[in-house]
Amino acid sequence: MTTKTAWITGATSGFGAAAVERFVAGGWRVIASGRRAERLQPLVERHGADRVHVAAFDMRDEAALRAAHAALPPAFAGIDLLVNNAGLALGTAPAQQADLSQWKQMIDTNVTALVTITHLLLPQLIERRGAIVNISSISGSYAYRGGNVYGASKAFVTQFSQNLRVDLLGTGVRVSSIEPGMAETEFTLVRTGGDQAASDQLYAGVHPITATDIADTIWWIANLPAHLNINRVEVMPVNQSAAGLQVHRD
Ligand code: NDP
Ligand code: 8X3
Repeated sequence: MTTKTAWITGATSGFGAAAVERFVAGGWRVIASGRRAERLQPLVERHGADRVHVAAFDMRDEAALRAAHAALPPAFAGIDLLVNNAGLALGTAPAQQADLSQWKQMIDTNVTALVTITHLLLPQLIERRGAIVNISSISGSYAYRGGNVYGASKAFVTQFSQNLRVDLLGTGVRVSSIEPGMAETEFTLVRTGGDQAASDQLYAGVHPITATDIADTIWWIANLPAHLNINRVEVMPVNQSAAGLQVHRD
């Protein structure tokens, strides 16, 4: 069987790091990217340079993305799967108290960088009849207080996935949107600026989704027969459900 290659963004932590392990264990080659080089390099030491190629750069830096792409070793240059996972939420404040620079960072990362790498890799994904798995979120479907730009950025990811499906019909390229609910990764640490107590409190007693759960979901989607496309998957912990509407009374 030919060895396939996946580019997994946001591979230094959480879903992305777990996905790297899942795909390498399954015999794929993996390009693992993220900003924290010190977390990427051990992947090469652990799995070998023939299995994992790492690229440390900020996804918001288009020139750095293009340079990383141009520098791929020949064995990693044919990409069969793009896992658009790098992303973040910043802040939990309501819109009227939110920090505009945090909003812009979320849009630059979750939306602009995601479409940039997708646009860059589309020609070869079409050539190889490959696949794109976008990591969206339930926050793109269900509004909650403080979700403002984060949720809106994920609504974009979900809809972009469906719109890509339409444009790519006939190319054989598969596109999926995975929409997880509460998952314990570094997500809440990042969102709260490093507040471990807030993160622990959020997940306490919930039995949240694990990074491995989502890595397994990506793996399942990527390895389905070539005639099947999973359009959207919404995943929640059993102990989470969508909230009801609320009213304010004067
Ligand atoms: P983590 O914080 O554990 O991982 C986020 C990853 O994104 C890190 O590897 C980080 O790498 C990378 N990343 C963030 N910004 C950049 C950037 N500018 N350039 C390159 N890489 C970047 O969180 P999760 O694993 O939970 O998050 C992964 C995805 O899943 C995100 O898109 C998130 O929105 C989504 N998601 C998370 C849920 C949750 O509850 N945890 C639920 C639903 C969706 P580095 O910092 O090294 O650059
Ligand atoms: C993360 C899920 O519900 O914390 O995307 O926004 S949620």
